[in-house]
Amino acid sequence: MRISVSVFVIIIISQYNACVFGAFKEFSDFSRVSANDNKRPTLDIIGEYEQIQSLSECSSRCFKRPGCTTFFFHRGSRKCYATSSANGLLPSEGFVQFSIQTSVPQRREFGKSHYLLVKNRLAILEAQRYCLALGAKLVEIETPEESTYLTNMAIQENTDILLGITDAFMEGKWVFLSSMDSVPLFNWSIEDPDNDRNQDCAGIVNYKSYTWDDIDCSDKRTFVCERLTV
Ligand SMILES: [Ca+2]
Ligand SMILES: [Ca+2]
Ligand SMILES: [Ca+2]
Repeated sequence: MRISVSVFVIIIISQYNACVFGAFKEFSDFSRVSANDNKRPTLDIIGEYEQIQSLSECSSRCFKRPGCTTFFFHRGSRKCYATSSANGLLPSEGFVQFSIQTSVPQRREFGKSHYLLVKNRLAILEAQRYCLALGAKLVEIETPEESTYLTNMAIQENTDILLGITDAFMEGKWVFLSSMDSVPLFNWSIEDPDNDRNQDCAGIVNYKSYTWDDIDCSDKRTFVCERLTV
């Protein structure tokens, strides 16, 4: 896991510095329309893309196109359609459809950031990709106020929150995923970080009274995307 996290962080930094922030006026989210599995669009196609590596890359194409409300992705052939409707669908094995919600009630504002609690459980790399596709990043806690805010969110929602930090580069030296800057504050549980079997990622966890636990980077957790408002 150590190597893949390191490679990923470098990719993330380069993408992040290209600054996707501000590209979208509202947080958008997307959800699968499983009723339309194995169908592809023939009408209202805004963009048709080849060699798309991931679902988040396909979603990102749609988010960037005005009028795009839904997208269809075929993982095997790496084909992606961005469309303004789900009309005129034809059977086509392997495609899955996702629809975009542009007003997301879970979006919250605190300090200089918007936060979106995503209840899908993903491992850190997928979670960061998901947030980047929304013009955001996996949440990074910089102040005691933000720490309290996120802890309270986890308590209210009775959920874990994966954090955008890692010590995969140097054991015990925790850095933010988007910038590699040192993490200024922690709220570890009394027995953590214990690096149990090389744990290099972290989250606010309900099983330790909403303190932080260092966890395996392949552990799937709910997470929060953060986007600066200024
Ligand atoms: Ca933050
Ligand atoms: Ca560690
Ligand atoms: Ca631990």
